[in-house]
Amino acid sequence: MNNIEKPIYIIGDIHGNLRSLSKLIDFFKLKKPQLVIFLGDIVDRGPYQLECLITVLILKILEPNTYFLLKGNHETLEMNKYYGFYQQFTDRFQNKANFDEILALYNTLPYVARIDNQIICVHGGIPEDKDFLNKLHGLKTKDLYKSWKYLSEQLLQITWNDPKEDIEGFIDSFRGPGIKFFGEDVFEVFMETNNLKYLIRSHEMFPEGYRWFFKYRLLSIFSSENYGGYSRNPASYAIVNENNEVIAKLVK
Ligand SMILES: [Mn+2]
Repeated sequence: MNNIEKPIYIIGDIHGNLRSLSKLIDFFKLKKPQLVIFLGDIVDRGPYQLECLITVLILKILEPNTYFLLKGNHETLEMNKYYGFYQQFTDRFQNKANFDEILALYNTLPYVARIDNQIICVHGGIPEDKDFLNKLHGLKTKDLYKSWKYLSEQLLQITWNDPKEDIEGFIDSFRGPGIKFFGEDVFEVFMETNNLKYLIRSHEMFPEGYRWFFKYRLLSIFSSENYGGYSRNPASYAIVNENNEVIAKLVK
């Protein structure tokens, strides 16, 4: 995406939190943004998962050139079966076949948004292959799945990896097989290789609402307040301003 009118708003994980999503929508009604990017993980875990997904889809239908939804690690059947959305959906509709429409939707969601060739937005983090963005460029998600195993390893990492200060390279994550933590050194190489200034991601809740990594070049946001019903975290979002600077904000 190039030459988009600023500011651009980036929204992190929602996880069925309709209260947080409603606050953001009220805010958008006032601001009338030209571009809003959701970083995925709309469903699973919270009480209003289907409502949140439908709300985001309605925004997309009403203003298709303004609202975009990226693929998170929870926009998958495996996660939905484990963390609640599949059960919530099939209990309500009494028809498992209808879930195929949800899966068809997931297969349309992009993995990466690139703003003015300076900023990238993903759900999780950078993959091990520093040239992977160029390989993905111009491909549709549905066509990616026809491709080879190597590709799925890198895609898994885009939706699952986490940044970590004070490590070198990529190390195995406790989150599961094939998933990595990445340090500042490999992050810098990735950013230089792809000529990028900032990376904006979500996927992790921080009690303070958001967290900067790697000398203020990676911003981690999370847009589900009071996560899980017991955490006291505020929701956060990111703004990209007219100078392509990234600003972190808490939802009031
Ligand atoms: Mn996630």
